[in-house]
Amino acid sequence: MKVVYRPGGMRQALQMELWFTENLEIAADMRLQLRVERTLHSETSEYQKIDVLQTASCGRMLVLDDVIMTTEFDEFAYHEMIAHVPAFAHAGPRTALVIGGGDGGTVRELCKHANLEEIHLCEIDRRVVEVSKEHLPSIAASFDDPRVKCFYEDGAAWAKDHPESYDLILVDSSDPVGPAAVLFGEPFYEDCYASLRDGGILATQAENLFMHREIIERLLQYGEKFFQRRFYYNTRVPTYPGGMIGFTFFAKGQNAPDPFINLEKRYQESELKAQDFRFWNPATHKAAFALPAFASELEKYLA
Ligand code: SPD
Repeated sequence: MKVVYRPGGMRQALQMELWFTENLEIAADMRLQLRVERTLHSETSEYQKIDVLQTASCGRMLVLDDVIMTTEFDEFAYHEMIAHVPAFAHAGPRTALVIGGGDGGTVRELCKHANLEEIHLCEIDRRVVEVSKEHLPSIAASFDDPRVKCFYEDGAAWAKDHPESYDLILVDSSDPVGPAAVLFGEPFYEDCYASLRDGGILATQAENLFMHREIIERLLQYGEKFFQRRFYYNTRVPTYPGGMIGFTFFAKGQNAPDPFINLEKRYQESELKAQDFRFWNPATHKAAFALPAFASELEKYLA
């Protein structure tokens, strides 16, 4: 974490403010800064630096290798969209795998789906789960659900070793540097395809349309190579670069689902109600797939 000290405004001339500056390699010359009140936890695990900071305006924040993973303020906009969009798009998912996602937010959202019988989390760094349980209890809220099993292993190897096993695979990864780099490679997408059952859906954290066009295009090319249906969708997260982040949505098989079919019907027939969500609803679900005009060239990869 780079800590920047700078004087407050006129009326706080004697008070020093503590700012966290994100150090995101793929954000070029832009840096997000948040005012921090104190450090709640800091360690270097076998894989990465893990910090939990109390911010002034975004609640608690999980930071891995100086990159913001999630904050209590806006985490729902990310976790609800990575989880519910594929979960409602599938006709009846019974098994789900989350790769990464050690803070537990994606697992928490999946647990709201009564039809899911098994939810596996494969997180390489056990300490992310342990630290999140201790310091981010509202996010790491569902690890005690009996359907959830945690495996502290390499997610890429896990997908390779579990063919035809899952209806949903959600890749809730950090960025393509450090431990998550392998999750942005072609072999991983091929292995995820093999690890899905027919009709299964892979949704992966896929960065920002303004800033990471090359990364996104590469992921969509992998999608085109292996998957029968392909979409890209976005959500809004103020504490990610540019305030937005996208996901690939790839589905397997000749009858692979599209994300819109029977959406309202599935929602009405589920046990879920409007009060179970803060961001997802059928309207945000559908709107998330609208590509801005400047990105319309990506449509050539979608089907
Ligand atoms: N630039 C950071 C992107 C991080 C996406 N994953 C965050 C994990 C939240 N569960």
